[in-house]
Amino acid sequence: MACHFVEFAIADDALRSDVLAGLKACPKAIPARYFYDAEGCRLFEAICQQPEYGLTRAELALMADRLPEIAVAVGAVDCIIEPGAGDCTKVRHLLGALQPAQFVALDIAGAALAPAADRLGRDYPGLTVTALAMDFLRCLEEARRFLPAGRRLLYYPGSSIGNFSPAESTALLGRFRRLAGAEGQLLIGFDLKKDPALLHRAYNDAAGVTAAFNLNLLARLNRELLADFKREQFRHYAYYNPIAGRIEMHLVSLSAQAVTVAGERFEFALGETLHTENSYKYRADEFQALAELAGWEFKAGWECEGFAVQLFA
Ligand code: AVI
Repeated sequence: MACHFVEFAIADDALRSDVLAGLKACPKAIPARYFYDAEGCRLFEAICQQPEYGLTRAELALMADRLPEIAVAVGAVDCIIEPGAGDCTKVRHLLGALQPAQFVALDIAGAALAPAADRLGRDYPGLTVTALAMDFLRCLEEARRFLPAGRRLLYYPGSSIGNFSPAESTALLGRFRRLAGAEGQLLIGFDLKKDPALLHRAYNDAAGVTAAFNLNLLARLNRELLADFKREQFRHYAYYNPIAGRIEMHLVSLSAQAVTVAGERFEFALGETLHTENSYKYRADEFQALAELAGWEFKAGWECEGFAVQLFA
């Protein structure tokens, strides 16, 4: 087995500068990627187990049931690249079916990525694994020098694309297009538009796990930016906005209050919101059009229980 691990410098002041800029904006907002400290990752795993949140189960079922068809549509590939690979579990079925010589995993959380890449290298003898600990949103292009020439498949599962606005998604898909190269393909998962009541329940689970995930952001800011948010003074508020085609998650202030973050003071009015996440939902044709705007050509698509996977070249 061959497994290489490369750690890129990750700007330590990104959290501070993004959060301060977000708190100065109107309405106040914090990028959703800051949910994922260790506790946020644990809570996200727990969300995926909630009966109301069918997204992950639907994607797993789709990838299991349609894998033979997907493998035929993709054809031979030399290298699979997964931005945001996390614990590298989702790619396993594809590695088995497509048998590429190389897998390149990108993730900001190097501490979790390194052992996961190592396990993969042990479980798939003959596969060369390259794990790049990097903030791919900031420096995706730096991954290029680790990619072998030949047929590359960019794999972006989990509906992570839904957490970007359509304009940001087009820009990111364009960067994926350039990274994949002339013979490259993209296999991407996204959540489909569906009954708003189902979407509402998925982000307001009865056990309160999504609420805890949202509020955990405040605990992270208290710890890492010496902030003094009072968790009980904010309410998790998530709803489907059918005009924008997205779930919006907010933390709504339950009182007029002042909060100090990294030495700066911010006032919250009673009922004022801190917007923490968007999760866009698409119809299959809408997503296809978005990827085409980014330079991809649609090849095939599959759907299962409100979730879709599309293949582009
Ligand atoms: C990671 N992402 C696709 C999830 C979503 O559904 O947008 C994050 C999430 N937020 C609340 N629940 C799950």
